[in-house]
Amino acid sequence: MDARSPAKVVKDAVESAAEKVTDALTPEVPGKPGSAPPTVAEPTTPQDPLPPKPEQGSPQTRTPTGARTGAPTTANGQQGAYLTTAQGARLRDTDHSLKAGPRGPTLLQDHHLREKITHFDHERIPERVVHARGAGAHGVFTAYGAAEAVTRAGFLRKGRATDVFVRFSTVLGSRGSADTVRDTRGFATKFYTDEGTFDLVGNNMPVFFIQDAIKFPDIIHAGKPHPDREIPQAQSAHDAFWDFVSLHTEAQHHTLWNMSDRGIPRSYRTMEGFGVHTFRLVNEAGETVLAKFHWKPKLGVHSLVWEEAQMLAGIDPDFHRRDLYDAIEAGAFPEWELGLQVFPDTPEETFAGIDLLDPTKIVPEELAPVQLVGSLTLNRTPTNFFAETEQVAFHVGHLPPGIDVTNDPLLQGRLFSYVDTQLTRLGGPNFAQIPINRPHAAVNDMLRDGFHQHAVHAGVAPYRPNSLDGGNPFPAGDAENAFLDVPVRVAEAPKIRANPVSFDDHFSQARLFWLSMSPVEREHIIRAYTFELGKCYHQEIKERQLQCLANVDPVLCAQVAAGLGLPAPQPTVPLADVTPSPVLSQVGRQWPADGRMVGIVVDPEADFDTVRDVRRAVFAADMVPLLIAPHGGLIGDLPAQRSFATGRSVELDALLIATAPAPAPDALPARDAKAGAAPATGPADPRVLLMVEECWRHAKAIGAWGPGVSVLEQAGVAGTPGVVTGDSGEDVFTGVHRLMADHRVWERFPASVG
Ligand code: HDE
Repeated sequence: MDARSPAKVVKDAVESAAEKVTDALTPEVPGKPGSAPPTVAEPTTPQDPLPPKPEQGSPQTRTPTGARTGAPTTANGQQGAYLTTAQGARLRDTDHSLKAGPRGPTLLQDHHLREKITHFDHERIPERVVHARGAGAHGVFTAYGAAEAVTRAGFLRKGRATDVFVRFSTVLGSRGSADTVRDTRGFATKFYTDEGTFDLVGNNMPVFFIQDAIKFPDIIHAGKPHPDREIPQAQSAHDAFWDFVSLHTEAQHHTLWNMSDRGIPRSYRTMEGFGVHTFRLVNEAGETVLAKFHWKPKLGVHSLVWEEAQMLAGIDPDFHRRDLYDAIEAGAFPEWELGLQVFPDTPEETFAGIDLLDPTKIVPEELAPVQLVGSLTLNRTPTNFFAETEQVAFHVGHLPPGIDVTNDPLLQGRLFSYVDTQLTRLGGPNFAQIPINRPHAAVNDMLRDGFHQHAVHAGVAPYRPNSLDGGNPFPAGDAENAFLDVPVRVAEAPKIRANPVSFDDHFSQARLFWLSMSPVEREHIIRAYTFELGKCYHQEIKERQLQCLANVDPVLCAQVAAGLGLPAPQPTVPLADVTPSPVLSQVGRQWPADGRMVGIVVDPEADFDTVRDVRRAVFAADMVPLLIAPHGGLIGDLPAQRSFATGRSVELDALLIATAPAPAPDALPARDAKAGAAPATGPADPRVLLMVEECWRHAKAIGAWGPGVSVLEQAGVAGTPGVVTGDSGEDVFTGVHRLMADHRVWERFPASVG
């Protein structure tokens, strides 16, 4: 008889299974929580806090006034082995409140109870009014030197490496909303330059809904859930949004981008970024140019398809943040290049007839090429979401010498809004002293006191001029690299509430975007409008938006009208004669597939030598293999990351079938909640068939070898485009990998619009 206690038997059994799994886990699939595996029994021997996971980083340890402290970044985290109060007194018990006897009332004197509960009561801060849902990462920006001629900004000098923190976000949804909704994405970058922090607070679309900041509350109120029922969450498919944008027609260009595949990115890693506004750059000689900022992803621009996006919102609402963190953990560091479109700084502030102060307009890259000036690599995930991602505070007015603003009326209003919002969100004016926001440049600002003051300012004279503190701080000049407000001439003009006439063109660039799309992308746009407007209750709003579409393009309008069962109106303005910008299309080029997810369906009958080789080949291609098996735990001697019950096609970029798994015992229709799964009567498990069908429908590459080929035959997809079969697992994977360079098997989407 086993002399061990029942608990010990369970513990030993679990630990030996865990050891086996660990042995089989090289390389490891990312995503494990914690930096060390937990023990089965609760640890009782006091030990210091575990280090962060290897891929995690945190803000450099700087003082509130920007000095390097030299302390390790863990100095900002919890210290010591023992539980303490917030004042550091060690505690004996945190499980029971102090009571007058075991059955007695709780005593008011229990300062530990009150401290613990009070702090908990105040753990939440207001979420951002827009861009509430986001994910961030640390990284480094390295300059090529190509911008030296046009800006004196030191971080753009050749070879200069600058720490950065990037936060990606959706716009409309609350903090807990899904990542994959149709929306614009924020792409905000904090460069900790040694000349002061530079925030490039951009989006994944180059234009905006409105031309003047005073309309921002209007567009956001229209897009947010209706104020009475507070629905729908995180989406624009509702009457209020379309009511506003169809009346406020300058929104039509941005709306078209949202309805395009750009509104549902595959990943933050596959998004472009845009500063949107035109900025003014100034070089050493004091010469100026106008410029637009661009981020170009190394992996290309790729999107989900709408059904995938909708399914993911339920199956994995954290899809984009998980993808970002997992890619960094797996070493597939997300990369972008920073680019500039540069224009002469003329008094008209136009280029090729395009008003550079109008944020609803792009300058096509064919007219003004994007010049690459540096590269961004995200290589560390945050150690603590709240401290870093939630508390990071961006501001378009955080500018280093060499970068200045223009009179774009949208940008001008933003210069007010970003500090103002942090006062409420972060509880006072000292948010720049929160570790993630601390500059990496010396700060001597004469700003004093306020809630949560972390600096211990010396001296008695926080004013200028002074003699009591020896005159410190002193104003800097050109020689000391002071920020230059470029003395732009302001034309004599009446004080009015009006826009320049050039801002009145609301449709020509929407048409340019539409005409730049490939047929399959146009199909997607038509379906997106039809879906969104189809969700509106009011016919009047649909008709009004159709009128806007008629002014963009008759085919677009007619197709959406047909889907809505409404007549297509005639345009009310002449259709603009524009030259398409092919670079706006996502289709037709090839890109690396780094960091993509490849599902491998296995069962105990699979040839595990081949599965092991294919798994290794997927890792070697900088992608992540997920074994999908009839049950969890070990399959052969490999760990299954998903079972047929937990896996779903939308997590995957490609699917490999190594075997023909018979229906697993839990594949009974009654227990199988997945809508659409075929009854478990055929030779293969219905959930595997569903996975194949969905991958096929979403135009993903599919491969199978050996008995796996019969699953494709059963699903009716064998021999169709983008389906690779063969005898060798590795060869099949090579074929699938090649297909993934196109992102999707586009032939599977027949397009009826030219
Ligand atoms: Fe923002 N925006 N915005 N915005 N914005 C905010 O600042 C605002 C605009 C953008 O990850 C807020 O800290 C106004 C354009 C991003 O923390 C707020 C106007 C672009 C983020 C604010 C705009 C952006 C914000 C909310 C019209 C693309 C998230 C919380 C003039 C170029 C930053 C906060 C992060 C956040 C105001 C328009 C990008 C309220 C008034 C155009 C990426 O201050």
